[in-house]
Amino acid sequence: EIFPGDAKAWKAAIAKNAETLKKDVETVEAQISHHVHTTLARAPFNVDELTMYQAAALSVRDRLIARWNETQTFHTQQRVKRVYYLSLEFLMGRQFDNAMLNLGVKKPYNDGLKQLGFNLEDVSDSERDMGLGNGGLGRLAACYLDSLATLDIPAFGYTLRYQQGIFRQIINSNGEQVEVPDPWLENTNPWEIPRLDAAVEIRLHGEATRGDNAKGAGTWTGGLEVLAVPYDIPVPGFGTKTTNNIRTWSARGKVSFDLAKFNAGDYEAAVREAEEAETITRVLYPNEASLRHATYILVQVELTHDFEQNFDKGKALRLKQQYLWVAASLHDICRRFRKLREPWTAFPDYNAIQLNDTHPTLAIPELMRILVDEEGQPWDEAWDIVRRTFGYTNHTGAALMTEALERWAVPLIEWLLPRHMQIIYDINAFFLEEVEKKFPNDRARLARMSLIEEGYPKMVRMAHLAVIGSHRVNGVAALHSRLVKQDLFPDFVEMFGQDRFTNVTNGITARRWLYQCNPQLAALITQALGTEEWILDLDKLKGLEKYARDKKFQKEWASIKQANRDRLCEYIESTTDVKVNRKALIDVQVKRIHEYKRQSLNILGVIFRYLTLKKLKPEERKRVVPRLSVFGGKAAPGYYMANINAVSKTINADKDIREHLSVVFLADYSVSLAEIIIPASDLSEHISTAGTEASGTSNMKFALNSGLLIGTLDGANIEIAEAIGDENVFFFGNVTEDVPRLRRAHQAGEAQYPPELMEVVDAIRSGMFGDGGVFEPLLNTIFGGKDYYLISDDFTSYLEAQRMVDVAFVDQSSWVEKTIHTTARMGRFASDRAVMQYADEIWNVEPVKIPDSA
Ligand code: B1H
Repeated sequence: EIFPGDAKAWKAAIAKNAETLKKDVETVEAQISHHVHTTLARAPFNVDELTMYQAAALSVRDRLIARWNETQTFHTQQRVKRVYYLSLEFLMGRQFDNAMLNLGVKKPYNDGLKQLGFNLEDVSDSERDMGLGNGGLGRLAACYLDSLATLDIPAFGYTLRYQQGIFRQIINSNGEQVEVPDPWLENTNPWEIPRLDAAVEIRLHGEATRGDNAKGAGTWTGGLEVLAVPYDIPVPGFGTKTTNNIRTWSARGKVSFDLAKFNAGDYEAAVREAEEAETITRVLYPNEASLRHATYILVQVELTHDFEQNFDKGKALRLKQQYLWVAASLHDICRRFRKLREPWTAFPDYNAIQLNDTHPTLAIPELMRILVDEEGQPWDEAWDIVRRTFGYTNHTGAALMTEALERWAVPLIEWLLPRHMQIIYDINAFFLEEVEKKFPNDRARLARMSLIEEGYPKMVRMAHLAVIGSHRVNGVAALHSRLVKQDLFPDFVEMFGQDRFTNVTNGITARRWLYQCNPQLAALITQALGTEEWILDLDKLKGLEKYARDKKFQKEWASIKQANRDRLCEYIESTTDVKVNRKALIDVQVKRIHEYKRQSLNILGVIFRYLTLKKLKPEERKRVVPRLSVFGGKAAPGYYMANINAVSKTINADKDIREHLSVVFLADYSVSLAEIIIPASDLSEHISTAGTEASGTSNMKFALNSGLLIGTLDGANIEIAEAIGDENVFFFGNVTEDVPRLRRAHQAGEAQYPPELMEVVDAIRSGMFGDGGVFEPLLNTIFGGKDYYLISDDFTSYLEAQRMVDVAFVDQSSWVEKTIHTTARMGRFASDRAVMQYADEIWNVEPVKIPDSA
């Protein structure tokens, strides 16, 4: 180790400072008051919960940074291979509680805050969610980082530091969604560390040359340079010193250096250019559709730079996001690699880069550009390095829908990234040569497999680029991975062989999704198993099986569910005007609102239940299981879903029914709201049309928290049922193989509509739920001659499955037994298992334990 100055003095100072990291209550209090006094410059009489949160969070951050430094230093010294997880989304939620638990300091913080006059839970509630993601894909990335750190695997997450994360959802008086900006950085973010010194210059636009031939070094000059500034967020493992990193990039203009413009007096233009650069990381895109229409309200940007072609501004901005992120991240990775002084052919021995969907696929031509143009590597060697470095995870559901894959217009790429477009063309030319060699005279095949889709304009197929530039392609559940091979990339399977394509079923971290969000259940499990080992080895939950029929254990288990139900009911009553029956079966559907996820099937089922209850006499109603239907989720901006709220308005206002059925839509579903909802659920709905949900991950969270599932044979539902026993899952509906035939029947006008569905439609049309107009778009998707998502085909069996739920719930002892079996058998859905599978089968990386002395 080299210290500037006196090594002895340094070591003494470091040792002294280590005392501030001790875990006793007095040290914790001292550290909190230190941050209140100095960092936040507050006097104790002037301290509120937000200030206490910030001070406590900063003191936890100090502990994280100490470990982060040790980890990074050790990894560098040991020249370890690292995993780089490139994801445009990390849906982290809140950090404070999670960090305390992973560090094992929650108790002293609880006690210390109490002595200082504050309640830990109230203080924690001041934290804003880090909403840098849309849904499952982003939350998966967050779970994987928790597991990577916990398993001591050296890893970085790379993403963008959006100033606005996923929008905040408000429901207006018409029951419609209103999107409001999410100013999550407003109170500053105590979890991030700015690294202003490590900014990277990123070129956009400009001129490119190819050099002497396609395989030679090219050049890229001119255009516009913007800065990518890193902000680091430490990610602690549970019960280990390893603290990994998420590096988030923030775009900045280079205005202060732009002397030419400044001297010419064009101050305004220079400032505008800088603002334009900063726009790149202003907002997280909330969905695909907002790319297509560029109407997203927060994106108000004039693209001034050489902007002659009439591109869609929203799309151009998204491409800029992808490139800035990928280029800055690769620059970082290559800088780290150069310090090793190894030949470039050794690059894959030190770096495994995982592409979370196709969003970072530009990393492939960017690494080619660095290797060939900047490092003088021969093309073929560079291509070999690239392929050995990358892995690609596909998350596309919607069976048979290659249209769902990401494509970028060739003129747009040429305009923004001229050298990359050349490189993509060259990769394509050499690739098609290979295809031609293996399958001579098959022009249709060449057209299907090409990176370029012919048309006006030509489009680059990012998924094809991701497949040919990676050594492994994986889907996210067994069924999905089969469909990826069969429907999405069959030509590539023929070309490269089966082994290039594999499955890694998604997983969730039990630290957040049981230990943190359901502390009472976690404590009961620990007590029953006599150890906390299950937190690190989820298969240990199997040990609960032997208590499944134990009456005393069942009672404790059930009383925890009731406490969690009560907590959710209190939340509902404090945020809506709905009064709920605390004994009701809580039936939940929370996830992004999408046609394929079929919230509509659920709400039509709720209406059917209402109509059925209305027909019963009051004493007959008392024999029916009371229900509370909970919905939550954000829709694409502009997509209306007022019908759920219209139904809930009528049902909740019906005095005769209120005790037996109520319906609530909880606004602004988020990670922290999920932490309240999931532990309270008796039943949750995972009811996508078969073959459309790639995996789903909330299904795993609900089951782990002792909730039963109602679902279709789709995504990970199938494997969950295999693990927990299909007697414990309420399955219904058509299977993937039947979907094309049923869709054809609808198109041919030969489909049958079940009478139960017609009864529901009649009720809607009678005005029972207010103006039937809000239902017309929904009814049109079902009766307009398509019913693409097969609502009518699955409706009867869905109702039947719901009847089975009622029957099962009446026998409480057997219901509770099912829920114990469910939790006990969820071990294989740990993200630890998934990450170990990636480590062994795709990344070829090993755990590295940080020694105590480090
Ligand atoms: C999933 C996405 C996604 N699949 C494009 N695809 C996006 C695609 O902003 N975009 O452009 C954002 C997200 N997200 C989800 O991934 C699947 O639908 C789930 O079934 C799956 O569980 C999850 C994690 O694998």
